[in-house]
Amino acid sequence: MKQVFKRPESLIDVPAHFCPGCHHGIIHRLVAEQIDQFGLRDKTIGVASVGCSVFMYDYFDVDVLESPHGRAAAVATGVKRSRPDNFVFTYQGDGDLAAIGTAEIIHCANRGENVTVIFVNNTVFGMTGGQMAPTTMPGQVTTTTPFGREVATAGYPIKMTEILVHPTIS
Ligand SMILES: Cc1ncc(C[n+]2csc(CCOP(=O)(O)OP(=O)(O)O)c2C)c(N)n1
Repeated sequence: MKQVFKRPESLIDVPAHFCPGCHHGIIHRLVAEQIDQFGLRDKTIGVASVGCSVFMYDYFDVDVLESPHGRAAAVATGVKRSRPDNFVFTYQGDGDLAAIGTAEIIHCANRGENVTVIFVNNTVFGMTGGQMAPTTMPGQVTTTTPFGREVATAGYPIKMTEILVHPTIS
């Protein structure tokens, strides 16, 4: 029989433990397919973060370091500079990248580091119970904004990717 669907080689053959409806499994698959397609599995080093995103180390069949609380972009910088021939990527949620790790990601982008960042923006802090994140949309109900995010008191969502495209005036 012709096989039309299979697990990417860069993913470990384990059942997913994420909550029903979670997006991480889909994103793992998309990233793993690219690692396979470019033949990068043997030279890939992942840098995990904090939150549900961290569990990428249980799923990707590549070397992974753990760098919690927003420091992944800084650690990835060191890994890539010391091992320039490796493909180095971080995998970070919005609580990790856009809150605790704001400084690290902006300086990493500003230096133009040759690393890849997978930014998984689900607009809430997932693992800790669905609290408001910097990227929560105006009016969005979260466990800490039961009446919706109020722009007057919480500001607008931070446009992380847009900021990272042009972190400085040039
Ligand atoms: C009181 C408290 N502050 C900070 C943390 C650290 N922390 C662990 S998971 C998490 C949320 C991460 O959210 P996000 O990056 O959006 O990842 P997701 O879980 O949505 O994938 C934080 C802040 C914690 N566990 N408890």
